[in-house]
Amino acid sequence: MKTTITLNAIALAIALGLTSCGKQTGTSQAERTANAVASYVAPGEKDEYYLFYSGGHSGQVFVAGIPSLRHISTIPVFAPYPGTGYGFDEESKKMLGDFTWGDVHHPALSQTNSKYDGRWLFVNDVANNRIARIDLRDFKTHQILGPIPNSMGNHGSSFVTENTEYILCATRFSVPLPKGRVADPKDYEKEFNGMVSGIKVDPQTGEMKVGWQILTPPFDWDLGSTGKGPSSGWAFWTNYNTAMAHDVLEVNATQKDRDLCAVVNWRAAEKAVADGKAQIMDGVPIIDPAKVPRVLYFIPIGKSPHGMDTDPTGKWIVAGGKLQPATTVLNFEKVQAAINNKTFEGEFRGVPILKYEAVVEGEVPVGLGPLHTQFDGRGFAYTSMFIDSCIVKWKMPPWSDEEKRDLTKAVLDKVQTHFSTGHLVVGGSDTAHPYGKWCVAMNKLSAGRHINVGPAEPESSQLLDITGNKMKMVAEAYTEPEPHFAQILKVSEIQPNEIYPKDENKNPNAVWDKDSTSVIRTGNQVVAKLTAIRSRYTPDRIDAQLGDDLIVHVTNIEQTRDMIHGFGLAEHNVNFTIEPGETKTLNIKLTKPGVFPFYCTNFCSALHQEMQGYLVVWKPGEGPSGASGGAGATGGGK
Ligand code: K7E
Ligand code: CUA
Repeated sequence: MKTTITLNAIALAIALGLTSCGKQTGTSQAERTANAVASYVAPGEKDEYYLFYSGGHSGQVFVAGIPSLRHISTIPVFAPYPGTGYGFDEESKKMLGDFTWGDVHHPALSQTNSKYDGRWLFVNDVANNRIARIDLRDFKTHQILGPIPNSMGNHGSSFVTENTEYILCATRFSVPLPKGRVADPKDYEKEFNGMVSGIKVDPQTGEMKVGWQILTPPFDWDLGSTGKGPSSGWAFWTNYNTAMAHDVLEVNATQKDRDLCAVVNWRAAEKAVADGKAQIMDGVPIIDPAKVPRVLYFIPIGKSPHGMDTDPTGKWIVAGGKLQPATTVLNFEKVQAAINNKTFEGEFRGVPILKYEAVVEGEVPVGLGPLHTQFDGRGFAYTSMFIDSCIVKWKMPPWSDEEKRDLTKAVLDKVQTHFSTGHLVVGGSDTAHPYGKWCVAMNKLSAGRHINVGPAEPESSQLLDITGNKMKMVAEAYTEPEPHFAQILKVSEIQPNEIYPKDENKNPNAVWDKDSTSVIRTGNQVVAKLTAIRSRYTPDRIDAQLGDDLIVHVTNIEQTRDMIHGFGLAEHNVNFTIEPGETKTLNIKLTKPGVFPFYCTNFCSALHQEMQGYLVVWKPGEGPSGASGGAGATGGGK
């Protein structure tokens, strides 16, 4: 099959400007008006869908509405965020640990029976090998798991199985394992390894823990997806370094016409561990696929592939060729048959390689730089083209004989994007029930389509209406760095809390009335329990001695939506908000004498400005007796 092209040809094509889709979005007045109406959400009206998009190296998740594309909220995950005080109060500080950033790539909504169940959103951190769980009842990060042992570069992640049994992850980087072992990168092939991890999710609480891992050759695993229907219990990843290069990957990892993608039977992996077939490394049961058959298989896929997406039926698996101008469609029923009939074309380190011709349904010539594919549930696929800078719509199998002879006939439409689209998302594409209405293209370059904001240019997102035969681009918006993947959820499918109900606040340090508030000094520790309500803290004075540990628990006793108070402490690098019914805790060492105001940082009422108090840090030998022993001075609350 003569579909591969060389890197040089791509570079040449770009240089010659040959790669554009050639189709511009409409600019006639009638079209502009129609597009404006399609994406317009009038004042007082609401969007129909949530768009949860990853914030890349900002470490955050952004929430926008569809079709307006308006940014509505930021969910801090792997980086401190003064806007809510995430990373400043004790609980979130503990979750972040020693890290102050993460590289968020792929959000995944929890599923039940291959349908979004609206409970959790999981996201991965490539850099520090972590996974976080956001609870959709309050849109807050509730758990960060990791760094995951034996795992480096948690990029091929987070892929949720059809009932959220697991989040499956594969490593982008390989290193000597267990982590901490040192070997020369020159001995890469012998000493380095990659890993596929099964992160077990508690079905009731969503609590994650590392379940098991599968040791792999030192390939650089890339994107993947989980199976459903006929491919239930399976998962798939591409890889871009079958060559196992350890330097100058740009050249050394792109020599082969085909790379080996991974086909993983995660149910078999789970069973192998239960049957005692794993060895423990760094506390995790590890499966060696050379010794435990039927857990891992390889399939050759061209070339330096990137995305690998399972369609809503679970029968078709689509790989984006990146350096091959085609998407490869695998037929999972043929994959099963090849496994059962041992239709192998060889093996690599004891892992069978399925015969390509036996499992492929076809290569669809979509254009240059295909990365990711999404599905609308009506038999059509949408592929993002990084080099061609467009979205291509094409027809999924089954194909007619005529289409099979010439698969260019399966390519139905192209819309130019601006520019260099990475991921794209169609709502519900990774479930059995896509919404199939909107597609959002997440573009890596915006190249001055916006007002000039200096050299740090934003990323752009473009909204496509995919309900007709031809796609229609109707709106665009700009985002912080840097959306990779996103998830779309119908607004009507969840009902987040508007406040934290008082009777659900189980924080032992919560106080709800003036009489329960206190400032108590024991030894060198001062513990203050404060209430916050429009427009005062009770108490509004805290006395302590220099060198004391100060712990302040603030409870916002409001039960009214949107009545958020803040707690900022001057010259102590402290600020957080407390939402209605919430208790947050500050814990610092007092290293400076003086009088430091604390004040409400979140505008709450006409007397917001008056919502303030004082922390008095006395020098040794000074201060009221209350400050140096026994109960501390208090105030306010009258
Ligand atoms: Cu394509 Cu990290 Cu999903 Cu970015 S990866 S585009
Ligand atoms: Cu309370 Cu501003």
